[in-house]
Amino acid sequence: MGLTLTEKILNAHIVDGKAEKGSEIGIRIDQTLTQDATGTMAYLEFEAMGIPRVRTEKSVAYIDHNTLQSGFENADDHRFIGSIAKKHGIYFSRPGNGICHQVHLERFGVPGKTLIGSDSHTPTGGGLGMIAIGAGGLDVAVAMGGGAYYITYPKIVKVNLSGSLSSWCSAKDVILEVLKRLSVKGGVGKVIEYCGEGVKTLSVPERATITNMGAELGATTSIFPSDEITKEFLKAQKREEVWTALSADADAVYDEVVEINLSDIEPAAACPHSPDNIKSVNEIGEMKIDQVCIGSCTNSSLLDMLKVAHILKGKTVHPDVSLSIAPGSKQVLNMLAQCGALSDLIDAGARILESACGPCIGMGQSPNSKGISLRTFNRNFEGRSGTKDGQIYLVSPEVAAVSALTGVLTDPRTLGEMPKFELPEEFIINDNMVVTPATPDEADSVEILRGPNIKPFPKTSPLDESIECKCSLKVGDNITTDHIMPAGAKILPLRSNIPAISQYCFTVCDEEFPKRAEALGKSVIVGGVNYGQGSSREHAALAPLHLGVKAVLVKSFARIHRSNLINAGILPLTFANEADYDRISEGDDLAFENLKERIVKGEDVVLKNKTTGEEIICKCELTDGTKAIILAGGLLSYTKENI
Ligand code: MIC
Ligand code: SF4
Repeated sequence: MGLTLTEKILNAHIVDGKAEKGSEIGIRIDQTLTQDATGTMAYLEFEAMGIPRVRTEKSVAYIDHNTLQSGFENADDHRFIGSIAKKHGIYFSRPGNGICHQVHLERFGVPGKTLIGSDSHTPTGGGLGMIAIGAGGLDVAVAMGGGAYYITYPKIVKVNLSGSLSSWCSAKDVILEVLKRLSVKGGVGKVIEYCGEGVKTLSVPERATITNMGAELGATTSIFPSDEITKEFLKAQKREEVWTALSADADAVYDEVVEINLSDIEPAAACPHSPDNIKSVNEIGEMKIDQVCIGSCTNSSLLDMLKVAHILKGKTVHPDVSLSIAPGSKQVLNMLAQCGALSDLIDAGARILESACGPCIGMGQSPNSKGISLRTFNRNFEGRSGTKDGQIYLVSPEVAAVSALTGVLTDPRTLGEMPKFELPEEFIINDNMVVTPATPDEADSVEILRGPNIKPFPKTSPLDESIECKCSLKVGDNITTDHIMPAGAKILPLRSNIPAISQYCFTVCDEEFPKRAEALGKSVIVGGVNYGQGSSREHAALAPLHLGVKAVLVKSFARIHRSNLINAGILPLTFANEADYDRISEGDDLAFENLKERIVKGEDVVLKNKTTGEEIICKCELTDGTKAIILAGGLLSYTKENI
């Protein structure tokens, strides 16, 4: 029986466990990436492990999220990450060099390799034929130290692409179609593998748009084959030597098959407030808009930017619309400047932003009250833009640019022929914003530069024998990490300071939560399905840890957040019977008796609701590895004990 591409790469990297669907495997990690908003914690954790030099083939630290620098905090973090990278053998991509996923695709990704990154959109690398997975900072720290990364051997979904995209239809519309069919929780425990004749019609940046936003499916990752088109892309990047041909065997067996005819794809939008709330642009109609933002790790490649420049050339942005554009990397921005397309964007009235995440994570450009904003980004969770009642629609660069001119949501197909242009055969290669690490001999003399905002990792303790505490918060379904630990210009600068950032934990849902949880000393949070969807930020586990949260009891978890809870030593519990969700209220007194004994024996956990007198059965499905981490009080304590 033949193998899928995912199986081929995973099986070649297994260092622990067996290649059996649903069982836990440890894989060797070839490359890691971090970004600054999760990076400081990841490097503090790496430092705490006491390993002098990274043991990966390539590790890169990017500065792209916190580039607003509205105080000393971010600049201090940048210096800290730069110095620690230099000392420990990590390449350092300086602020201004671009968004981690875009730069990694251009300059570092290698087909067939494994990559984990402390950012949920790391699967962008799947566009190059990598197994690229988003993870918590602590997992990335362990991988940098040469440790395996543990995942459940995934189910593999084949998305069979046929046909080719019609004029004005985009790779973004393809992933929106996949989200429409599978939903934000449809990918949990799965890898989405793209195959079929249609693959040959998509360039690497288009493939990367699709794998990038596969994160919104909750999938472990997404992947495309590595073919002649991949080779061309790498050749343009002067990295042809890293190319290898990779694809699934013709008789590979998949767990599920989804058929998509690219010729049927239409311009679409993800409507507020979820990336799977998909409608066609026609269905929504000519809605008046206030803002358009083009960029982010989903749609900021040279291809995307050139499309936009050709649409805007010689025209003016509608008087009622603010248009901002952030090219994804220095390479993209520089090439736009060199070919004159940047001038077309400026001339049309676009507000050019630096090559960074920017508005995607609420770092500026928040829309006006109730403002309707079209964005080429990947997430439209409520409040993420920085405007609580902002209405964010996720669209393709084509829809965004055309609508910026008309002032209303516009189906670009009404504009006749799409402007034609060719991508250059060679890209501008200048890695002068990537700092090479010190040699092992020089490393001792590199000083680590720490600012006053950088506080140590919160204290964890081994699992208690029994826990008695209150339910400090009860929330509903699809809670995102943007609810648990909001980002944005005000809060993001506190990423290196857990005590300070904790004061914003869950404030989107309940302003009083941090104070209440702290006053209780210890507590449990109760939630619904797909709890913790979205980002990889381990702050969504570290802040509750700091506030004394001992366990989170929900109907189901999103993958990365569940791992982050385990890594922080917080018990992830699910209801054996989902209807029991209704049998706990906020403020109830709860007791987990003989908790440790039950966890050790792998038994269900019994929760006594002392307020109602009822008993609730909770599942805690831990593997041997994750059980050991929970018992030790988190991955850092576990790793220290076991190194
Ligand atoms: C996001 O898009 O939500 C982020 C900001 O990139 C996060 C990481 C973070 O919170 O620092 C992610 O996707 O993991
Ligand atoms: Fe940055 Fe947005 Fe991409 Fe997250 S989703 S990495 S904030 S551009």
